[in-house]
Amino acid sequence: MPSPQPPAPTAAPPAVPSPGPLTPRVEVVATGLQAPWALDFAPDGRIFITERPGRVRVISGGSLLPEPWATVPAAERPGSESGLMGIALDPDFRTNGFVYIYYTYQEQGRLWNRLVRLVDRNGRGEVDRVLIDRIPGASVHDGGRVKFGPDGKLYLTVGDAAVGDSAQNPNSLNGKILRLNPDGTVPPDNPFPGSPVDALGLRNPQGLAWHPLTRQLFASDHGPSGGPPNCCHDELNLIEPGGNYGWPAVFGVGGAPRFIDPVLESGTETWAPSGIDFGVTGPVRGVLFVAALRGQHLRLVWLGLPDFRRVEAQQVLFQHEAVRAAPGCGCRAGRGPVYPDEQSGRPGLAAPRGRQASPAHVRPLRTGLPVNDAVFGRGPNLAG
Ligand SMILES: [Ca+2]
Repeated sequence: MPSPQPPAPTAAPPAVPSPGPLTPRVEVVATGLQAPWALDFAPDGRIFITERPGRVRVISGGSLLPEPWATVPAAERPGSESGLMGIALDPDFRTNGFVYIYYTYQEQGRLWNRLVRLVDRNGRGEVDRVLIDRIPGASVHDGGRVKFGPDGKLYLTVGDAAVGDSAQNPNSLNGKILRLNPDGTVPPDNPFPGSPVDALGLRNPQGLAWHPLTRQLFASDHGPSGGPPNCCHDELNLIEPGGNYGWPAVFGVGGAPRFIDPVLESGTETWAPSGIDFGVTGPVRGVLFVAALRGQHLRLVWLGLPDFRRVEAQQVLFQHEAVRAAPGCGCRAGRGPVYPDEQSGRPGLAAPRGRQASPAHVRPLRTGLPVNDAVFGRGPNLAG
């Protein structure tokens, strides 16, 4: 008598989709923005966007509201990188209305950066309090990404403001990733007691993202822009609390034991990686999106098992397509579509030669899957 067939083993669903080319569909959700830099999503459906000249704009009900939600005295000039940059909504925005922004301002001829908390009152932003002030700034290397981590802490990237040695100075906030309580105080479990510094040795970090499975923090960093051999080596780093990422002593994969090497670097290419984020569901779960400014593309990075520290595959989208290049991108796949921006307002650098920077468009890449995720059409080699 034949024994009954054992039930077919049910394979555990894969933690993340296998690498495979993705084909995006692109849709414009707003036009008429000027140098948009970062964005975040309110639970009521509004999208908050910074414009580097100093305006916080809101898309509501599918339309860009004509009046800014808030205006700040940002120091932004043609050819500079400074101005209004990062924005993050409080995880409890629904109840407290807090919005955090970071911008460069000028005072007595010098440039500084500050992190400010605004509050949403009757559809307008008012200053609640300044959380950090007088971080030395410059026309380049101001960092600028602001995001909440899965631990409920507020993270901020600060560039070296063109003074490389400050990145190794533990008493300077430049060249660092900072970790704060939402009221600006220093969490007691920070790696350096009493200090907001979470990681050091960074040049101009502008991207922060947490892996949806491991919750580990990844950060992009711009490599040096000098002539060979000191050019390029843009980095994607896995951030350990208290980690030292080498700048200015080491850039790219340097192999020095006292520094942490990147998990990915650009070698002699220039990507100029700014905003990064992870997809969280569907075919983009665990895929890291990297907005490349000078590289003018959106880079997709698949990180592999067992610990998602190893780069398995990469894909480049929109290479040199000026309309879809990603300068200034507040790349945000985790809670909404990815939004590559069109043009950064930096003619001669991010914009193609001879093309005048113009008001930018914001374009999500949609996939039709859950509303709150980046949605992509499936390429022919994508399993499942
Ligand atoms: Ca490094």
